[in-house]
Amino acid sequence: MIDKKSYINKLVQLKAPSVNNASAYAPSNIALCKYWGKKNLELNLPTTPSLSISLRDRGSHAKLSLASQNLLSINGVNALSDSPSFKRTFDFVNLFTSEKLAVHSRNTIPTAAGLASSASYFAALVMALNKIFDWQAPISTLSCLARLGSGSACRSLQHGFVKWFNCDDPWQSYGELMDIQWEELRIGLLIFDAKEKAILSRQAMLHTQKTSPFYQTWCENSRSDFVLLHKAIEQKNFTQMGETAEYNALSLHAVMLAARPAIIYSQPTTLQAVSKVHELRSAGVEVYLTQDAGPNLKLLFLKKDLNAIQAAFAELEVINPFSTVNLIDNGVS
Ligand code: 2P0
Repeated sequence: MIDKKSYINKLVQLKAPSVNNASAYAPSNIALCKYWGKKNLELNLPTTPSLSISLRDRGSHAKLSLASQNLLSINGVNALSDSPSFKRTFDFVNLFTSEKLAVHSRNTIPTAAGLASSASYFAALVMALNKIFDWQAPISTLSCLARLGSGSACRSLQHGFVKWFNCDDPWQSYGELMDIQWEELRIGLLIFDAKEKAILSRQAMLHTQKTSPFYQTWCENSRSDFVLLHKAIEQKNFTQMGETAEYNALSLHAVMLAARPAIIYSQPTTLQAVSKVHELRSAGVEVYLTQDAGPNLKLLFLKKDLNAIQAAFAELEVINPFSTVNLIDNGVS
């Protein structure tokens, strides 16, 4: 298997910048079928296929400018040059150029709280690199490049349902948009804790893969979940989609609980909210949940149930992933 640099060289023609600055926006995404484990660490190939929904205006803006020294600011605050985010950004950027760059990023979603901010960040970064270096690369290529920064970033270059299916061929392992519009679908964010998580997904997934005795079983189930979800989305079968997404997430957290030592992202508020979702469902309100590498929950429901769900969860932030309202895509304000 080739290394990152040779891989990149085959995907884009590396050259001097063609403009002094460039900006891009990428939406965050929530996986309905999760990516959790790597088949190839160097090229970030996943063990199982995953499928996500993008969060429209919740994501990351990235602005790049040529500079005399590397600089990273996140939401207006400069990152220290020995911080993990600085190192991760410039380890990535340096794969493409020896130019010094100032990277200004702004997230419209909490950073590192299991809300996929690294996915939208690396996707926006790659789109901005594409502009500043004038690669003119297609989305599939940019998705492969974003994957090297963070696996789930390859699903953050487009709005809508995105599948990351190919786990074996590095040239085909990118996020593909499904041709589905689902105007009635809503995503609810239940943010209990927007602090940085204690254990980053990257470490957590490798630890789960290495130590949880149930990991292989989860992978087998997850491959079936992917097929079920794909079909449910194509048929707009909300019940099938919600049940499968919830099962996929909760079974993943069970697998993490069995790792040694255990990884537990849930907090008491998380479990209270899970119970509330189940109570609502018993009372006939069709709502499902999913949970990522953090204590926060994301709810899946249809527009017709919005009032009932908002009555139960006053703090809910509601996203319409297929809204036709225009997005402002450029720049960091
Ligand atoms: C996902 N997550 O599919 C899953 C579900 C979190 C829980 O992808 O090591 O930050 O950078 O490839 O993409 C988070 O993992 O991991 C993630 P790396 P990433 O959205």
